[in-house]
Amino acid sequence: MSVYEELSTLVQQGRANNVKDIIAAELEKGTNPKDLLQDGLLVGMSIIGEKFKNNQVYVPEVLIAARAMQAGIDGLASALASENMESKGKVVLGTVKGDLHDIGKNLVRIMLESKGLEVIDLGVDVSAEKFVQTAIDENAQVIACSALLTTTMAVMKEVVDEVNAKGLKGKVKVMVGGAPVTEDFKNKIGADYYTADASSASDVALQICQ
Ligand code: B1M
Repeated sequence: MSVYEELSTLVQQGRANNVKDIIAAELEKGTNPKDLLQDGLLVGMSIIGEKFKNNQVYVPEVLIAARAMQAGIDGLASALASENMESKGKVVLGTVKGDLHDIGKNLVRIMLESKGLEVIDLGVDVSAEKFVQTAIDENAQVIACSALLTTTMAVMKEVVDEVNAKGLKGKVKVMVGGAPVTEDFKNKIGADYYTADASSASDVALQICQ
């Protein structure tokens, strides 16, 4: 079994401590952190997601798998982040109101920070008003919204509306992402950018801030 298969299996089994130990050992050996993420942790989480959809596992199993995944991401964070500490811009990030999924959002944060961007992470269940007020207070160039539920995607439109209502259209860019979000949806709600993954999100945010 390769180390990637092993990580995938351990995520599915929710064995956070083992995930943490393997990540530390692999980083020590010089294994590429992005490969550990893409080919190990994310594969395991995606298998759990499929099983969840097919009622083969339930919320408790998904939660412990999510904790193991998060332990892996925490272990990878400093390896994924660059050493460049000078802030290249400011991003307000969060998972939208009604939505508690934060693993993808946390990945986005790591990638944004790895590009030298300052991130104000509002966590989960964030209202449109909170996103926009924080962007005003912090003088941020970007609001980055994550949603994992088809029922919470609509809050992204509220964020766009709030940005417009405060006269910030064009000044603060709204980026959207998360599994159910698409380019088409972004166009429908009038957001500025959609990206499919955390890495592309950080590329786009950096372009906006430069
Ligand atoms: Co939830 N859940 N969940 N869940 N859960 C999904 C999303 C679901 C697709 C599962 C399924 O049915 N197959 C389904 C949504 C269906 C839908 O709306 N169409 C679902 C459901 C229904 C629910 C509940 C309603 C279940 C229930 O209670 N009956 C409930 C809702 C709670 C709530 O939010 N109010 C719920 C709860 C949970 C847990 C708490 C158990 C747990 C979350 C733990 C946590 O986040 N701390 C959980 C999990 C783990 C999942 C799955 C299995 C995995 C999500 C994940 O973390 N993926 C998920 C199934 C799946 O996605 N396969 C599922 C890994 C993560 C790295 O990917 O977040 O997609 P993701 O991020 C990606 C990209 O999307 C992108 O970058 C990342 C990759 O680089 N990205 C962005 C994300 N945000 C971005 C922002 C950007 C750009 C890119 O720009 C700003």
